[in-house]
Amino acid sequence: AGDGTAGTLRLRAVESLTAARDRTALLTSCVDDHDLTAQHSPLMSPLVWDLAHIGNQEEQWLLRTVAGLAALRPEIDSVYDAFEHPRASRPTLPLLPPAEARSYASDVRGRVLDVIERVPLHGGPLLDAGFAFGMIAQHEQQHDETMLITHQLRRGPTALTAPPPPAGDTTGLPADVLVPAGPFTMGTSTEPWALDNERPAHQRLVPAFRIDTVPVTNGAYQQFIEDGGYTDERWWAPEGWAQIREHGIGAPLFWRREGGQWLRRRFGAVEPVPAEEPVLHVSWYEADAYARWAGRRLPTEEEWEKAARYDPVSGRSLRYPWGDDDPTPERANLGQRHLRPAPAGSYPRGASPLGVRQLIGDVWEWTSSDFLPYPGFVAFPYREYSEVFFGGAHKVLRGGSFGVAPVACRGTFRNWDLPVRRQIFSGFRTARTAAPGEGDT
Ligand code: AVJ
Ligand code: FE
Repeated sequence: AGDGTAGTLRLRAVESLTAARDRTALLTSCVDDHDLTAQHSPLMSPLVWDLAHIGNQEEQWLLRTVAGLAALRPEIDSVYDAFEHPRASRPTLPLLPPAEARSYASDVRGRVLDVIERVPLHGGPLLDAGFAFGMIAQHEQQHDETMLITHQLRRGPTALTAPPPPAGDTTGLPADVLVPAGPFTMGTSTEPWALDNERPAHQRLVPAFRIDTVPVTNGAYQQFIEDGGYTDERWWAPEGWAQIREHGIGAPLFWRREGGQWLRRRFGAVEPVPAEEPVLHVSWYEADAYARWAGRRLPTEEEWEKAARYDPVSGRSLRYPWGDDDPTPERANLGQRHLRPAPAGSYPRGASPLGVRQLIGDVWEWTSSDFLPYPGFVAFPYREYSEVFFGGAHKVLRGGSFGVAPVACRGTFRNWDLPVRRQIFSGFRTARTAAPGEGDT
């Protein structure tokens, strides 16, 4: 968490921005200029758009708004405005070519490093605790995850490598964990770099429920497929049934059946689907249908956060399942350190006080909840980060994937997407309401 002195905050800002840029460089230097400017899927931007958009957001917030400097290249703002141009149309824009995009982003960064040394880190919500720098480090890391998704969609040989994640073992683990009824504190008013939608902290009264100890695995999901899950309308929300009918969907994205076995494409390689790994690349509709088939349901967002943060001993909500300390490689699979989720039962040191595993890292977890503001929400510092997405079209995902950086991951962090989306690193776990008397306090 840091001691909050100006020197510590400046160092943390520099380190967070540097880590993000190192990752951006990795994701944009392992493919050639053709691959950087190509559109690998209409769902995604060309990688070179993300690269210059990262620099442009950094320029707008840190050089213009925080430091009061004039625009370096005002004519490009509109090209990199995500709201003006949907992803599918971005290849037709007058994009900076790769070399120019790189030098623009690094020019901005050079000036930002000077700004960090001279602006006060107090005096308003944008400056306090270096929030603006933390927000921009998170923004870059979020686009790095987006670019990792583009790499997954890209055809051709693997461009990225990483060691495998640690082994996992579910032997002796209970299938689910009881979370007792009672109030808990959801959201935060104290986490310095928490984004607007995570605020403010507020009490929620949550009835007792049971939640899976680990995310749903490929092996379990295959049973749903083999049981005819994709051809039985009973399990599906009407819009989900329409989607799988229209597009002929019968398995998670990137899976294919060959010679009686399920294979999946992963970053350019093909491998048998690993049974013990959390299922990945499923839509909210697929997660919802699986849960119904299993006689369960998706957890609500508040159930997920209580399972992840509630400490029954102190009654307090922790920053992370394991406590208040920042993530480490022993606690969670984050930051593209590995290019896949770890098998279920991994990361015992990342368990929550109640014993729930792998809540942080591995796979984003769909919840049943719509993306809505918390009571007392105030848009900050711009309405287009969260507020324009409230309203019920988007479902909340929690916990972060192997492709999420620690700086952009907390017990309070909220992600969202449309329920049809499956190119994201999404999985889920299931829950059920506890029976009467089964967990009242
Ligand atoms: C919070 C991941 C949904 O990528 O669309 C990036 C993050 N906002 N630039 C996204 C974001 C503006 C956002 N998500
Ligand atoms: Fe962005």
